[in-house]
Amino acid sequence: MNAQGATGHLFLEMNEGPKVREALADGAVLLRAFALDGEAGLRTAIERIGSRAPFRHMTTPGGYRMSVAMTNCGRFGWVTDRRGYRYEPMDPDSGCPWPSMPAVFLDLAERAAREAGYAGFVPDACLINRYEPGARLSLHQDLNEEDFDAPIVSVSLGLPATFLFGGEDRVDRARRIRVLHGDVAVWGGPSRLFFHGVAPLKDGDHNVMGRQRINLTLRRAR
Ligand code: MD3
Ligand code: FE
Repeated sequence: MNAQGATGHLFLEMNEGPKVREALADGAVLLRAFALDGEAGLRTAIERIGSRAPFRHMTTPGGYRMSVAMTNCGRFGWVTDRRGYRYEPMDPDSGCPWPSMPAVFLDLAERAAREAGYAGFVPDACLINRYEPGARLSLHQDLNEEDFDAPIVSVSLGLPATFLFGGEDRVDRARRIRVLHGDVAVWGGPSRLFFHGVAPLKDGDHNVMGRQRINLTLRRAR
């Protein structure tokens, strides 16, 4: 959490308090520290999900192992393997349905979406990404959902990360946005199909999450 730099200066990256909003783009809002109240409940829920549907490094259709470890909860889970990217009602590793969506996830997603102007958001899928130092997500669009009118709500926990946030074309210059423990981003409207990714995670030790970052993306898959 606090890092002692090479110069000996103390630098801190901490959230100041609840509910500071920043417009990221048309339709996209960053709610700083929005998930800080209740983050212990989120962590308990993530532990339960990880015990039933363990985090795993999936394979891309091109045959690469993803550096981000993933699991899911809700009626559908996002998966990738040699056959492609898609949502599945069952965990392919266990053959069982994904763990149910915790009420604390549903409630947080609905409140954040409402705050960003998307009232009535009811996610049916939550992809949970776990980043260890060095893990990254290259620039992509989220295209596997049926209804692009529904926003995506993203919740950051643990080590700080840098979102890469481009435009509607892959070549559009990406902005870098630092996200911290408890920050929530809502992507909808014109920004819903924008290219985005996550820069390689810098090493560190977060006071409650340790040497990792966890990102929840709450989605309407069907
Ligand atoms: C911008 N996850 O799982 S969430 C993903 O931090 C994913 O793990 C990242 O991208 C993470 O697909 C980034 C931020 C995000 C999510 C959806 C978006 C940014 C977006 C949809 C449109 C535009
Ligand atoms: Fe994405």
